[in-house]
Amino acid sequence: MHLCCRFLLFLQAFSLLASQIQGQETQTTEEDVKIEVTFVPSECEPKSKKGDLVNAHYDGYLAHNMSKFFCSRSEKDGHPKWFVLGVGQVIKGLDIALLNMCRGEKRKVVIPPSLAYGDKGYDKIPPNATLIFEIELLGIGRGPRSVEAFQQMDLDNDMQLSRDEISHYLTEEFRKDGKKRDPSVHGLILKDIFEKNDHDGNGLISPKEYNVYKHDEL
Ligand SMILES: [Ca+2]
Ligand SMILES: [Ca+2]
Repeated sequence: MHLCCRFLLFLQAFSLLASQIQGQETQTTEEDVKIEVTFVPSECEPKSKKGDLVNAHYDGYLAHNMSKFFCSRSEKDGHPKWFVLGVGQVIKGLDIALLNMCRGEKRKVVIPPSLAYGDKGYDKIPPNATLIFEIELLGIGRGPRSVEAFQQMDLDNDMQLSRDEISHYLTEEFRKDGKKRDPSVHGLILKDIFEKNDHDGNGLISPKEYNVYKHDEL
């Protein structure tokens, strides 16, 4: 993936996700996503899980007339979509539909309106529309809130992220993406990260404050 996208995802994860994740886990729904696995590669490990950064192609259809409303292969120069799984970057139904999937696996899924665009609809999608997606998972990576990302930043392995450690990480990411930036940006981002994540104000970000996904043992 392009480095700037990865970096943006990282920042987005730092600033946005905590409340969304908690909100989602308390919600229940009576309707389910119907999943039909249409292709499984002979090697089907590892499987995708919440918090992974996934790369997928998917085509979306309106169930009532099978008209196509979205095609990742023809939009945005045909680049597959990157997103963090299970945290609300896509509709809830897709967050569910792409779980436990391996690279190369294909699925056809039926998503009820309650897990898609509900009674309001969106753009080409009318109110109360059931959606069908054909999905191909192309890649699974460690998400920005993974244990690995935390450990990568935690240079002295004390299970806390200090200002220096995050600053170092930002410097590395900036260097990798190679864009010219005003030097003040670095400080502003760092300030923002601590304001939004250092809830007890001790100048360190703990695994809990960082909100490492619950499935990962730390
Ligand atoms: Ca540390
Ligand atoms: Ca703290």
